[in-house]
Amino acid sequence: MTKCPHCFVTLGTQYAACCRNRCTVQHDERASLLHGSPVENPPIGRFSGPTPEWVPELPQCRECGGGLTECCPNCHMALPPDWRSGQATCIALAGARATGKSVYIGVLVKLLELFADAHDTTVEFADGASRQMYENVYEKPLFEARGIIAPTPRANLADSYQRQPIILSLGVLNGQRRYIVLRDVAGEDLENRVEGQAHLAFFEHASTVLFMFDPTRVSEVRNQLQDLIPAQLHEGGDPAVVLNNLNLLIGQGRPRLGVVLSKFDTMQTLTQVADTELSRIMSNAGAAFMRDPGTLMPGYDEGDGLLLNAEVRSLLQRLHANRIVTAVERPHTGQPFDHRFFVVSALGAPTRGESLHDHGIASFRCLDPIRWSLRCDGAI
Ligand SMILES: Nc1nc2c(ncn2[C@@H]2O[C@H](COP(=O)(O)OP(=O)(O)OP(=O)(O)O)[C@@H](O)[C@H]2O)c(=O)[nH]1
Ligand SMILES: [Zn+2]
Ligand SMILES: [Zn+2]
Repeated sequence: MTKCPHCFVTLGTQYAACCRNRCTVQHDERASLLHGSPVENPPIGRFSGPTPEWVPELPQCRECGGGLTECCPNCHMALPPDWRSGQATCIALAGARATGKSVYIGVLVKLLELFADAHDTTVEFADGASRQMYENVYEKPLFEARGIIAPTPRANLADSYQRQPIILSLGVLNGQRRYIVLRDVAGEDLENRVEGQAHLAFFEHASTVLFMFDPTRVSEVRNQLQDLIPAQLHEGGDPAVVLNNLNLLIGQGRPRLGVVLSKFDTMQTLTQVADTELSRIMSNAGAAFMRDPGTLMPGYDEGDGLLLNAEVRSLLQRLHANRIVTAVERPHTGQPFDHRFFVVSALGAPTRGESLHDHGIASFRCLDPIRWSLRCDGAI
């Protein structure tokens, strides 16, 4: 069974199709609710299939004679061709404003090409919309203009793009066609009230939620880094509020939860600070958080992952983020998450104003959370 790449709901034996040719469209209440902005669709036809993986041969449209397109029975968005025969790992980014979610996605798509190389496959956009959005929103600002990505607009604004997932095909891995789907979110939407926000319901159904935590929000870190890194333009809200909202959104869902200490280059810069407790912790050259197993390594190194997990957990506690650790390990629902702690640095260095560092992008451990996720789904 796989998931819808838009709403992340698991696709069962309920099927739906509609005509996307010349047929008349009308306001679609359910699609609009889940999408977060008005959606118009032609009438949706429903039927059931023998198994969730069955790929139906759709008849011609009775109205206009055009071909029908399979769509999701829950959110009514179109499914890419033969979607059900593959297996999708659906990853939702979460975190306060300016924790590095969008930059991480921008860099990740490039790294996935190297990852695919290491697994004797290639990575491709599964549809034109994913490619176009990646190019315009992420690739151009980061890799062409060599600048930062504008803050992600709130989902209820007309120009917000994150309602559209990035769907990537990874070819065949472990005998099965695999996809990775990435959904960005505006930190601002997660800092505000989330009750009744149906367009954020995909968190409940995700395969993995990656919760980004920005260490430069911790005043002790910020103070020690004052003379070492340029002042940063954007600032986010309280991570504990966001994690609480995330818990509300996840509800009874059981996604895996990756807690990611982002912008980790800033923590590594603490080694340059003279003799503070934090600089001593960060100067431990043998620590897993100081070395990267490398982009070209195939698979996921569970031993390294567990070591890193333990180190990051204690680092978070040292950064007075106990509330984060407890919320993940002992959530109020009483059902602990399948979780793991990670570090990533997408850029490898702080930005100066609106520009990237002169040395360009040197990412660190960005593929770890994705490898973990794919390993849990049996892909690698
Ligand atoms: N030092 C360092 N800074 C980073 C890194 N990644 C992002 N940043 C900084 O963090 C800022 C915010 O990053 P974004 O990716 O736009 O943040 P976001 O979480 O998507 O924010 P919203 O869209 O508001 O939710 C960037 O403009 C960079 O200045 C990194 O790897 N290292
Ligand atoms: Zn859907
Ligand atoms: Zn038609």
